[in-house]
Amino acid sequence: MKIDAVTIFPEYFAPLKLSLLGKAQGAGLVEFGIHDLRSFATNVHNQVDDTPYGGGAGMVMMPEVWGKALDPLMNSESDLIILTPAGKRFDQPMAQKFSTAAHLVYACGRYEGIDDRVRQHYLSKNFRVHEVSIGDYVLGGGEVASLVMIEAITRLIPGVLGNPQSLAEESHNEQGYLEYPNFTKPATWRDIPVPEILLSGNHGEITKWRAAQAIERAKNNL
Ligand code: JFT
Repeated sequence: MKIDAVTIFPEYFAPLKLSLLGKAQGAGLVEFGIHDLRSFATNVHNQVDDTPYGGGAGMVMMPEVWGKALDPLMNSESDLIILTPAGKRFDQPMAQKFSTAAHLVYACGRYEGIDDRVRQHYLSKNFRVHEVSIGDYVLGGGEVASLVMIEAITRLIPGVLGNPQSLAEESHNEQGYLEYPNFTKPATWRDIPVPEILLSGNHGEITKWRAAQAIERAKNNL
C-alpha cells in the first residue's frame, strides 16, 4: 500500500519511522509519502489560507494550493481521505475496508478547514472521496487524526503484525468478546497478587474467568 499525506506540518509525521509503522515501511509492506502543502503555494507570501466568504471567525484553506498538491498524487487507484470534524466517524470496520486499498491520500488541513470545492472537484472527477472524523472531541487539524487512521489501518495489512494470532484474537473481540485484564511477572507487585486462577495452568477455567472479566469490564464502560 502507498500512503500519501499533504500537510503544512510535515514534522507531525515523524512517528511513521518508529515501531510497527517504521518496520512495515522497512519491509516494503507500506510506503509513506509526506508532502508540504506550503511548497505548492502560488503567491509571494506562500499563503495557504484566506478569510471565509460569508464572514465568520478564522481562516479557510485555499483550494488552488490543495489542487496543485493533490493533482499529481491522485490516480484511478487512489482513495482521497479528507479529515474533517463533520466527517463519518472512523471505526474498526472502516479500518478493515481501507486496509485493502492500494493508495490512500490524506488531506490534512488546519484552521476552520479546507474550501469545500476541493472535495467537490475530486468527487466530480469520479475519484473516491471520503470525509472522515476520528471522534467527538476537538482537534487543531487533520494531522493527528490521519496518524490515528494510518496506525489502525497499517497494522491490518497482512504481514505487518509479527504475530497473526493477535489479529485472530482481535477479530474474535469484534464479534462481541471484549478485553480481559492482563498480568505478567512478578506474581506479587506492591502487595497485589496476580489472580490465582492465572497461575493454575487450568486453561479451560482461565478462558471462562477471562470471558467473565471481559463482560464485567464492558458493563462498566457503558
Ligand atoms: C479537525 C478532526 C477532528 C476534530 C480536520 C481541519 C481543521 C480543526 C477544527 C476543529 C473543530 C472545528 C475545525 C480539523 C479534524 C476530529 C479534521 C480538521 N480542524 N473546525 N478530525 N477528527 N475529531 N476536531 Cl482541516
